[in-house]
Amino acid sequence: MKRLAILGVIAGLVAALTTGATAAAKVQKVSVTMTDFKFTPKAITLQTGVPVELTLVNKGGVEHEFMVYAPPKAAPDDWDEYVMDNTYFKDMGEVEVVFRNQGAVASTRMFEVELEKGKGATVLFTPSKKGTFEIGCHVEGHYEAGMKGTFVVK
Ligand SMILES: [Cu+2]
Repeated sequence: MKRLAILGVIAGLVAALTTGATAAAKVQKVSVTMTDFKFTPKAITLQTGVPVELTLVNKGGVEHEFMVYAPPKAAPDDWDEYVMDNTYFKDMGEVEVVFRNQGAVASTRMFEVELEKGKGATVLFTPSKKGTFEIGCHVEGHYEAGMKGTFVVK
């Protein structure tokens, strides 16, 4: 009886490890660091249909924003309004933002992640649209200072 129980536990452990390994292989993990005033790396490339764990860390001295949107033909008068209408996350279903030590928010209307200095968050979503998009921080003056990047989905 005792031996059977141990075998059962071992079988359970193997099953759990196998499941974990399979799940890990199917997630795209990307990290982006925000500083004053740039994103590193400047370009990220993702695949459609595979869940993404995008970790953002603000290592700068001020607040920064992470936005992804269709590149505008000319700088809009109101960036927030433009990004709300043209965010990559539009019509993508639920996007979850897990703030480091501050809980999580899930929304179907996510268009930006704001992080105070020293804060971090992980954005969970599954890309459904292909194309080349722009990453930008639109805290006043940051984008103009070079805080932008490229978000490519294949
Ligand atoms: Cu910024």
